[in-house]
Amino acid sequence: MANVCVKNLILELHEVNAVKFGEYKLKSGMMAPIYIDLRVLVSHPKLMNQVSSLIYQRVQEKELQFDSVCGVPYTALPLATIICSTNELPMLIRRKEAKDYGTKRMVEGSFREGDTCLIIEDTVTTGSSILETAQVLNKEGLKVNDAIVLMDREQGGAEMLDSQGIRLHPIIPLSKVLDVLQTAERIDAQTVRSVRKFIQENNTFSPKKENDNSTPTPKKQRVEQELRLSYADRAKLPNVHPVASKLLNIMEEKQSNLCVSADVTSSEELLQLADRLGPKICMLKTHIDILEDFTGNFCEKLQALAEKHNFLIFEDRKFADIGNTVKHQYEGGVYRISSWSHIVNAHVVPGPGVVKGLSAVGKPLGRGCLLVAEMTSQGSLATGEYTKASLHMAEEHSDFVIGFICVSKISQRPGFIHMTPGVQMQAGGDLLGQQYTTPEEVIYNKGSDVIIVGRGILEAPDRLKAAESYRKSGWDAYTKSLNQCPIGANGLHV
Ligand code: 5BU
Repeated sequence: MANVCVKNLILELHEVNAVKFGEYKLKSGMMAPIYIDLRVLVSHPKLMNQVSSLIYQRVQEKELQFDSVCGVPYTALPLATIICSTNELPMLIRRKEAKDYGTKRMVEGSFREGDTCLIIEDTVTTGSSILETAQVLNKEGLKVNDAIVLMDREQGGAEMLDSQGIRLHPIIPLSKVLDVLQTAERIDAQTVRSVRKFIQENNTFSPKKENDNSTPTPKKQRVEQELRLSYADRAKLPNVHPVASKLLNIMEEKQSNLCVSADVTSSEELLQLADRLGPKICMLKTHIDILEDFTGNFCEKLQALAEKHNFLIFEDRKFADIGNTVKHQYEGGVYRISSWSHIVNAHVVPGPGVVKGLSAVGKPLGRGCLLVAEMTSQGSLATGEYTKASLHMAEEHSDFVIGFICVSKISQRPGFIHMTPGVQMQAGGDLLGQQYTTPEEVIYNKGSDVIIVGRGILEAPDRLKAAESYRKSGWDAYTKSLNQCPIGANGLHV
């Protein structure tokens, strides 16, 4: 195929309305000033050939190695077909129908376990469609190292995929589209400004400079347009920590993202609480050192209840000392926390030594750790650079760290779990600086995964009823965020 001029292609894509400017209502209700829909390509064979040719040029330039090619259904499917047919490359088809595993294969075509597959996509925003396809291919034993995309909305998809070990090779960044169309006087400066602003404000990562290896800055704003994979899908990701995976599966199975903070001072009361609320929760959080009557066999009883009701135990110990000390605090003393608590947490203030010390004890036992990236108390110093440092530390120790205690989602890595305390049905606070947010705000708007509720349930006249209402509220917020169609997923739905 002949070499394709990117500039002319952009102008032609604009002509056939594959790229449109105006006011477009997203499913979320948000208005967007740009709409990209490459589904129209199938009606323009010359353009189909040009795009396919451009994609193959990039494959050659990058000298990509692969055994077969798979287009993300549906828009990229005909593109992959043309590329594979023209260049005589083996192709695979990923089935889109879900939950048909028993009767139908999810990937059609011939391949061997361990083969490498190149993914082709038309547009990328969050990267979720590519990741989803990669997951299906992974499940069949195929490896995915690279993905090529025609249009990149530059909203964080490349970084997200990178965190999952997939290199994204974009051909036309959105900024190039804007430049070409503005130079050709197809759009004015005001339009360019408003699209740039929209893209910037709806970016899941801060733009990364070249040679900048620092952790991308997370945005603290509504995350409905970001990647929202289901808990079940996240549990299946290849590099998810087993404890995170277990928790995600429990959440899906019990339809609960509720963690009860069992802040009571009597062992008997705590055990009763665990038994009664067990069916409603994915996790029970303890402060073991506030029990007035702690004895060794309390932990055995609690573990039995965790088994019975299928929840995890999280001791909210907030370790914050040098590695050597936290090792003893975690393993020994009266409480022997590592022997019964699936999850603990740590402040990052001592530096990475705290995680290394805890990991030396917890990793061999298959435990997981959350880092306190933010706190819910008024005037908390865990903000800005501190929060970023915790993100970095988690990434460096993802063989033990499973996520964060935070106010809102801070990492795009789908394997990390975000857990948020300070939750009540009504926003507000207590007299000692605690600040409360609602389940809907925490899960839907702030993008967190788990709500941690203490007094909202403990002080209710009927704790079981209250737990059910928090469970329902947290779960409804989660399902609502899943049903939100992210812009750009499968080619920008509006
Ligand atoms: P509450 O009764 O829902 O306010 O209890 C919240 C629990 O979460 C309580 O055990 C706190 O120690 C814990 N917590 C918190 O509230 N805020 C934080 O930033 C962290 C933990 Br870290």
